[in-house]
Amino acid sequence: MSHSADAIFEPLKIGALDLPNRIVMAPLTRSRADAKTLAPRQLNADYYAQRASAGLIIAEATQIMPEGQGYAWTPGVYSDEQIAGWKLVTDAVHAKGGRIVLQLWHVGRISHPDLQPGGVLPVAPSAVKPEGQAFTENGFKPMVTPRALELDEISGVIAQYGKAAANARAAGFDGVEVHAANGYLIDQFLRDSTNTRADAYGGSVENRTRFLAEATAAAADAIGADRVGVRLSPLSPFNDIADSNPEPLFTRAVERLQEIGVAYIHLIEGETQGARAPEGGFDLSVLRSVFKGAYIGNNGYDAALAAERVSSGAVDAVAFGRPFISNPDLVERIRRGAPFAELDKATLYGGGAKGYTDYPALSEAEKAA
Ligand code: 8OZ
Repeated sequence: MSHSADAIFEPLKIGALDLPNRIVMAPLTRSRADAKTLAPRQLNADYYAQRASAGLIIAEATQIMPEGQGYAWTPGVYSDEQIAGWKLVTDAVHAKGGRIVLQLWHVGRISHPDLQPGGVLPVAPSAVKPEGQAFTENGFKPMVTPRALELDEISGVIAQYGKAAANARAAGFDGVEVHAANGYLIDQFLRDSTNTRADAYGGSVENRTRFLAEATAAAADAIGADRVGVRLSPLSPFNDIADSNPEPLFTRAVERLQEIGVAYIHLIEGETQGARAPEGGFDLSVLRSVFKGAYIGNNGYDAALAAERVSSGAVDAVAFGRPFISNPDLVERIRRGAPFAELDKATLYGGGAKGYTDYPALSEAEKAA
């Protein structure tokens, strides 16, 4: 092993969590919860337990309330059945010596009436229609113009972040990650292409960062800021979102997270599922400099880039997404310099064990090679 690769195998303290290495499993939507209850089940516990050697598992985006759902068969964390289902997962990961936090999600406008209780319109900061298709139980359907949240509804949604964080701890999670990335509800409040509100939650940077700060504070009040992280994607246009001036916006957002004292920020450093250095971006190191906690980098990393950026101190840890799907033993493969197995894109979303729990770890013969 080269000297620079060693750094990713150094332990790391993130708030209340002690990671044995700096290789994090990124949150990955797989749409395999129980179709009726949207609760995780044994299949999901098996999948996460296979990946327990990660320094930290960030479990998939999970809706905090029924209105927060935007894709078929994604899990929730608001019902007793869902909490019991997640307990299967956290017990299985802990039994294998792992650590696991839950990503708290509200999709806002990235949904469809078919996925909403009573078939109503999805909610958002403003009634601005996204381009794109929603993944429903009956296939892809064009997204619609959402309904703008009334000012007096917002505190109820914020409160659900606190309740969901408490539920996650009751389900045995070591903490939570607030999903403020990828064009979902919190990101819709942050950016001015989707937030045209004229009240305390829209307009100025201070107002547009308010929902993020209040949702994160609700989670921190419920379980302690040292068990809360936040994911942001300042440069990503994913889910048809943009901002006219992202640097001051995201700088203030991270300052507010620092004021709350969250354990980590997790940055998608480029375009979600795309380029690491999109045109018109700004230097994200400015965000790291205003934040005292841990910085997890993500987006198109391979083993070499991870080793380089951890050893130089550019990041504290690296989150791998798709490589963890097809390589349950990703940590072992990086340690050995072994190749990564290819991903089958046809089995990413929905279905059962195929393409989920049937990717093998390196065999003894491969380890000896
Ligand atoms: C891809 C497909 C479905 C959901 C995200 C939760 O972008 C997602 C997601 C990604 O954060």
